[in-house]
This record gives sequence, structure tokens and C-alpha cells, in this order.
Amino acid sequence: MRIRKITLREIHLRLLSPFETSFGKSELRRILLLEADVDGTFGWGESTAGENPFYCYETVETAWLILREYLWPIVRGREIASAEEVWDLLAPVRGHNMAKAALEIALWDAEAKQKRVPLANLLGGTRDEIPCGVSIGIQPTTAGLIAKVEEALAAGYQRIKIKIKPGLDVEPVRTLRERFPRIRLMVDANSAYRLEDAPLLKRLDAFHLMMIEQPLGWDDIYSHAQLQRQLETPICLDECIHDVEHARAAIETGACHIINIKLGRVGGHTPARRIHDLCHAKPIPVWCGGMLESGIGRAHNIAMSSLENFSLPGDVAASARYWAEDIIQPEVEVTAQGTIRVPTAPGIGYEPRFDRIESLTKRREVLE
Ligand code: OSB
Ligand code: MG
Repeated sequence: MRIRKITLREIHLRLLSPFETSFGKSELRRILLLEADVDGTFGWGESTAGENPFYCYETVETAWLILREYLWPIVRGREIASAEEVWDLLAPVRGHNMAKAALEIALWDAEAKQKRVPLANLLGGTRDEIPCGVSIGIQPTTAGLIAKVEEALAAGYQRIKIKIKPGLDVEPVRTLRERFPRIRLMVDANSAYRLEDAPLLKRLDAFHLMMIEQPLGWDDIYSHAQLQRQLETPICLDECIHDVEHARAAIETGACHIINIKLGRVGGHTPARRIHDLCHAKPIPVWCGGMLESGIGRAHNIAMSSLENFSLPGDVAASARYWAEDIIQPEVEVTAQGTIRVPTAPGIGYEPRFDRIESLTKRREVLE
């Protein structure tokens, strides 16, 4: 496989409704797409870098810069036997996993298309459908929150995650638990608390949550280990896990019992699979997180979620929860049982809608 050319694009896509977390609100997504030309076969990737450095330090701007100045020169014109080799080639660049992932996953798509197999198969996936949950942002009112939960349950989603922040934590959870005593419920704090808040977080133990996701500092595994000793609710780490060694440290220090894997955060399919395999051996269940992706990133999430240890419902939901119109054909749909069927067409298995992508493109750069 010779990597001939990549095209970077920034598209703008407006969310159907604003998505609010403890670190901010997202309404108009700026999305970096990457199209890789490998021997004339085109693979597509998406960087999940945000509009601002509040979830992690990367942004669309930094990802673009790192891709152009440092990652492209490493792979430019290079002959590789498999996309699997790329992650180690990119190792001289420290961090910047979302920039790396955009490129790495595009090459996996291209390889699967060349081999005429679904990406899920190439990755070693075993599931033909994946269990789905929803992530519900912070809502202005409790009545609004209940309505969102009801809507997701009616659509079949298998678990509900709500975002929490100081001042909007125990009470919304209590209200939901009283209203929905038996649903699979969890919370995500996106690093909004400190270890001193342990007594407050301990009150959440009363509500039998599946897990509490990333309560403490974005890179602070040690404090999570101290917190987990005080909680019955399992901690799931998101922001803290950047690679397989972070996962190992978190598991061995007892900082979490569950790990959320995101392709952007860990740098692509190869590192994601390594973390998956480590967790599988421990055993620690994993699930696929979401970053409000367009259909391209979503399709990659679906392929990755077909691996065996993705045993818990993830944050990968239907296109129609996010966008009036997605950029892939067909759109991602969820069954009445709250699952997504893993596509069987080659590569990511959904066709990028080229004309629509063109019309949404605000900036483009071809590197060859
Ligand atoms: O922490 O999982 C998170 C969205 C943006 C940034 C961080 C997170 C999220 C979500 C949304 O929870 C998941 C999704 O529906 O894509
Ligand atoms: Mg999270």
C-alpha cells in the first residue's frame, strides 16, 4: 500500500440541539475530515478534536497543523504492508492522538476497501450488532431531562448516561432513579470534581449507577485510585486513558473498573485494539465513547465496537440524534432493541456523500 496523497477538510455541521457538558456547550461542530489516497483507493477518517481545548488539549487547529507539518512528512509516499504499521511510525510525535487518529483510521478504511472486507472484520471484530446507549447533555430543567430520557428509552436505547457537574449531580440522579427505577443509568462528570468531593460523590452510591465516568482530573489516575477505594459505584475512565500504558496503570492501581475507549483520544484503531486486548485479559469491560462525530467517525466507532470486549452499551447512537442530515449514506440507524447492525460492505461500510461534504467544506488542503 503506497500512501500517495491526503486531503484535509474542515466541515461545519450544526447539532440538532446544543450539547452541554461540565466543560462547555457545543452547537456548531467544526469537524476535521481526512481522505487518504492509497494506490487510488480512498479511505476516510475523522479527527475528534474539538473547537476548543476543554475536553483535552487538542483542537481542530492543532490537529491540522500536526497533520501537515509532522505526520504527513512521516507517511508521505510511503509503502506499507498494512495500516497496522502506521501507529508505530507516528510514535516520534508525542501526544496529538486526535491528529494521528484521523490519518490512521483513514488508512484502515483504505486497506479494508482494497481487501474488499468490512473494516470490522479486518480489525478482528466478532459482533454483528453492537449495543447502544445515549449520552444526554446537561439540561436546563429537570422536566426537560426526563423528557430526553423518555425519548431515548422509547427509541430502544439500552442505557442512559447523563452529564453532571457540581450543583447538578445528586438531585437530577435521584429524580431519574425515582422515575425510572430499573433502567441502566450512569453519569459522566468530565473531570468536574476533586478528590475532596468524595463525600458528595459517595452519595451517588445510593442510586445503583452502572458507573461514574471521569469524575476527577483529566490526567490524574492516582486520585481516581484513591476515590475508587471510597466508592461502591465503579469508576470508568475516559479522559485519563491515552494509551495502553495508561490503561495498565489505571487497572493495576485500581483507579477504575471500566474503560471508555475513543479512537481519537487513543490515536486510532491499532492503539484502541491494544487497549481492548489488555482490558480483555484483565478482565475489564470496555465500551466505545462518542465525540459528537459525523457519520465518518461514527462508522469507525461501529467497526471498533464489533470487538468482543466491547460488552457494555457505548455512546454510539443514530445519526438522527445529532444531525438533520448526516454526511454518509445510509445514515446510522438504531434497531428497536437499541443496537446498530455492523455493516457488511467493504471498509467503513457507509458511503461518504461527496457532494454534501464538498458543500459543507470551509477549508481544504491537499498534501502530496
Ligand atoms: O465525555 O464522553 C464524553 C461529547 C463530547 C466530548 C466528550 C464527551 C461527549 C459525550 C457525547 O458524552 C457522546 C456522543 O453522543 O457522541
Ligand atoms: Mg466522557
